[in-house]
Amino acid sequence: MTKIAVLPCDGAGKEVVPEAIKVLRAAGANFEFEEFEVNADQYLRTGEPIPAAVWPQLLLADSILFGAVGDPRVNDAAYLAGVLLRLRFELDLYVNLRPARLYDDRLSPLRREDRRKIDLLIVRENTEGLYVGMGGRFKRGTDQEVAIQEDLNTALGVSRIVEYAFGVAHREVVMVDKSNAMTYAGALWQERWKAIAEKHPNIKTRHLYVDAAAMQLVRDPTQFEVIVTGNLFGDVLSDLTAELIGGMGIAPSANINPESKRGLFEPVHGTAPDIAGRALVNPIGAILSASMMVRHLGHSDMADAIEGAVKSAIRAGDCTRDLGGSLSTHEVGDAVSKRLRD
Ligand code: GGG
Repeated sequence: MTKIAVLPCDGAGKEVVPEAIKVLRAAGANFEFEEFEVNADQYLRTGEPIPAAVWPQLLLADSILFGAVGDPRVNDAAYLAGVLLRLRFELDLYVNLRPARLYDDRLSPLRREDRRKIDLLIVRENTEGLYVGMGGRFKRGTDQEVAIQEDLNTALGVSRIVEYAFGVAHREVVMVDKSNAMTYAGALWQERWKAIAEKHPNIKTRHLYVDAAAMQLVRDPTQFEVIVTGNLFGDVLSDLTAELIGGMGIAPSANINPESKRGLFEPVHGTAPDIAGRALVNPIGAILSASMMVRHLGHSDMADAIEGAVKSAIRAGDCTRDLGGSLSTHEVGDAVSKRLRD
């Protein structure tokens, strides 16, 4: 039986992951779910972001269903790095997929009707860039302090993410970088992108600097199908694209390795400490992440059914306050599940 390791982690994650599992069950997923205690309480107690006994269990799972990690009581970056970044790096989940699909026109902050049919995919490099934690602080705490954060880009890392983007695109891949200012890394991205584009003559391609990409995403997001970019730019642009389709509560993501088939699926949002624990958080991002998980596991019909149920619930106004509804977190899970059962 397919084994799913469940890591709700902290805050909003604890509320949205049970709703995602509820919806998976309603969709007929016959999976074995096993939840592990990876959270701030555990970290503050033991100092271990992921307990040593839990790590091998995560390696045995077919997929990981993840909530959100972070806690106002924990102010060292080692916790986030020791949970989410460790999973992405050590499982080599080098593809981070962040789709942005508009389920109902009313959710877009953009005014013109013709700008509202948004359906794009950000393919973010997930294991390199500025997130690898290389660098350091010299003369710390003094007026002469120097802080260095290295931006790591490898030929393998850039090539495989650009190849992946061309593999999933039907029409066009837009490569986004900042090669006019970040010249060394930018040159590598430019060279690899041009070489890989030549192997895919049926897919159009163009390049945008990240500042121009941010502007174009707001001006007309419907022009984009697939955007491929590095770790930092993908993180930033995908918050922007989430806002174009209804906000952080609705945005899903997949962290995958296409070769090993490993995957970790999580809403783009964080722990939302300002609203967590009051049944206000939107579970749609987590539910759509679960739908990406079942698609990755080969159950496309189930994924389509979940996405259809989400769209129907949103259009009927069966949603949380951030989307203009009045339902609680679990009532949204119920509304989506009911549509799958009916
Ligand atoms: N599901 C995304 C996630 O967990 N991101 C980590 C993060 O941004 N944590 C900071 C926070 O939740 O405040």
